[in-house]
Amino acid sequence: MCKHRNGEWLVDQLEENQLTSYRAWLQYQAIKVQSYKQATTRYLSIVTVTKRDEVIDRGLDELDVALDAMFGYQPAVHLADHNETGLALLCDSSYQEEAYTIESTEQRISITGGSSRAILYGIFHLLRLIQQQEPVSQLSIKEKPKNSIRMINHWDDMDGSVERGYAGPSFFYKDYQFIKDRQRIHDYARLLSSIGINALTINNVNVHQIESKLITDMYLADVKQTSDIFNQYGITVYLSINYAAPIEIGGLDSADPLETKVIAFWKETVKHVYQKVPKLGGFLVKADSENRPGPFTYGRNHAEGANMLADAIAPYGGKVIWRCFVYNCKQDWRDRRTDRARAAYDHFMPLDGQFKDNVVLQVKNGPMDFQVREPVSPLIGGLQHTNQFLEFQIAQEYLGQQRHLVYLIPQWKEVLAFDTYAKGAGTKVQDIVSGDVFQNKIAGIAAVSNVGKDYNWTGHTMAQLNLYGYGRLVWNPNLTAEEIALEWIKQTFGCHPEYEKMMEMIMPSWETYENYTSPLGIGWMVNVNHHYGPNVDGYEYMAWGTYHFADREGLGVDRTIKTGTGYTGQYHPENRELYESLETCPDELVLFFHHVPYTHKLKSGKTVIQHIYDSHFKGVMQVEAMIETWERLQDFVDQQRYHDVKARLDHQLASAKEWRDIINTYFYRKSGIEDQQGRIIY
Ligand code: GCV
Repeated sequence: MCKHRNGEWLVDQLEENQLTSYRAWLQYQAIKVQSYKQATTRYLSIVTVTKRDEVIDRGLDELDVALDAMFGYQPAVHLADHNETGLALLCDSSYQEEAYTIESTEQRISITGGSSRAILYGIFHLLRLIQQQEPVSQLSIKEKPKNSIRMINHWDDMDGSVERGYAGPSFFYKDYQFIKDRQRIHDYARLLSSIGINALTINNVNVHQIESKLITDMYLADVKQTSDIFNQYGITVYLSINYAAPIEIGGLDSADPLETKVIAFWKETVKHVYQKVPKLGGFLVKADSENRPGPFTYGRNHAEGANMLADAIAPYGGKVIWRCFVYNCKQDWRDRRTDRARAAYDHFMPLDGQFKDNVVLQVKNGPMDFQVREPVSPLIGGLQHTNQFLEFQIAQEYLGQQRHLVYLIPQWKEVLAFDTYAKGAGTKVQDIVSGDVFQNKIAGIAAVSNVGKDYNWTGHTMAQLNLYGYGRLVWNPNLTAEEIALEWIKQTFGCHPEYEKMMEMIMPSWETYENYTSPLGIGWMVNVNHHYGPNVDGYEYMAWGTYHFADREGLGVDRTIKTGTGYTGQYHPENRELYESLETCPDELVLFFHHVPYTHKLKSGKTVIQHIYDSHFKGVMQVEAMIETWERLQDFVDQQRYHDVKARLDHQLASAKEWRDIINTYFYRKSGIEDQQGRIIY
């Protein structure tokens, strides 16, 4: 039995001013508008609940804390089947498991859900409305998630570091142990549950030596304890595993998926894991990718590799999530026929239909690697007989590393709305990954986490919005980017109209970042390894398959069927033709698909080189405008968050200038073509 109220933020290491940041969007600021207070609290003095369990109890905790903070009281809770007044929490088995409704009558608000988790979501929904001071007297809300699995992947290592982490160390691990104080985990689970996340991997997909032992007795008790915490908030925990575990921890000389002893190792191991952690969701696997082991070593394909694990885990209802980020990372830069963009499709399309029912392939949104602009991976819409997840990256690895304000939802919305033509016009990505188009047994979206031990979770206060927005978007991809940002602003900062000025900074921020970084879909141009800051040729002569091919005439990668790598051929005919032809290829992706001269005229009417100059000058001005907007908010935002954001914006401006000057100068020197506006280029 929990003694403390779970809804309370108990982190005692934080100072009061940091706690505001830590509370993120669950601020529950006191509501002083009397009319709203009266109209709302009349429903909320008594809570009737038809059953109690640990998940419902977390919802009751939340109501306690939220109502206390917003209105100054805690509601009375009754266990009863029926009540005509107050707030009623009802379970209805005719509802889908995660579906809920919220209905108001004159006397009562009822939250009815298909499970305890659905009721918890309903409670968070109601509190979200109240935080935004929305009227609650005429609610008639029906909700069910579009995606049945809404997952976050942590890239935390047990030494306490986070791969591509930009918000401090891990809050799961330190010095190869689980961190004993679990309060932070509770608080995190609350945040995730409030936005509908229901699945989580807690360790990096690059599973090193120590982390390979997470499936052994060395750590299973800690995994169980962690899983128990998340389960209370309706979240299922998964582990990333090392494909070579039979060798690393089993003492075998092989990890060949077809070898009897390897099969036996996994069967035994999985049995033991489920004895210790019965509610584990399953395994996430990065195999044959970036030097990680996999079935290729033994001449086996990925279906053989994944299915062997799937058989071992099936008796326990477990899933195997298998990543498609498989490419040759030891490419010769001189070889222009090998195209990294082709790799995922080339590896996995031939296997479509060969994976077991409890395997799901996880596909990054683009064919390269979370760049500021990429086309949608042709595997989405290609695979028709295989369970699949889409993978996004909330961590801003290539998008300013949470030092730059970049709102990611507009980018993800474009991905989700993309028409693959897989089953004719209108076969959108969002309907494929939800499982609707191909009736997949397992479906959903996963994303790489952007949180760490920093007092505000995400380093940049504004990066909280990307985590919030991810959850909201994968629950309902039809929400607009504006709606999501606005509800986040109101909950995170308050309902004063002045805060809405932040929309001017947030909404164009993806375009802004694109403007001052790599142009027209070419991507990269970053420093090697850490991936921060401009370095046009950083990866140009390396083995990673990420090239721009700039010379004195032009730049871009020819991925056409006719003269290039043939990548365009991986799309259905409508998109194939769209991208294949320079005439129809959208400007923003022109350098992804074509190698063109600097003088090539875009549909915008500008030449490529003039576009590069103009967008880079514009990007810097847009950051200056962001700073002006933020400075106007100084009197409205608490000092901690004001200064955090201000310092980062100042840095962003300096970084944007660096990008502008390096990119412009590089291409000016390569092309020798003057800027039509005669601005300073070095
Ligand atoms: C976890 C990119 C990142 C790597 C990451 C990899 C992946 O290459 O830079 O840090 O590894 O993607 O998604 O597996």
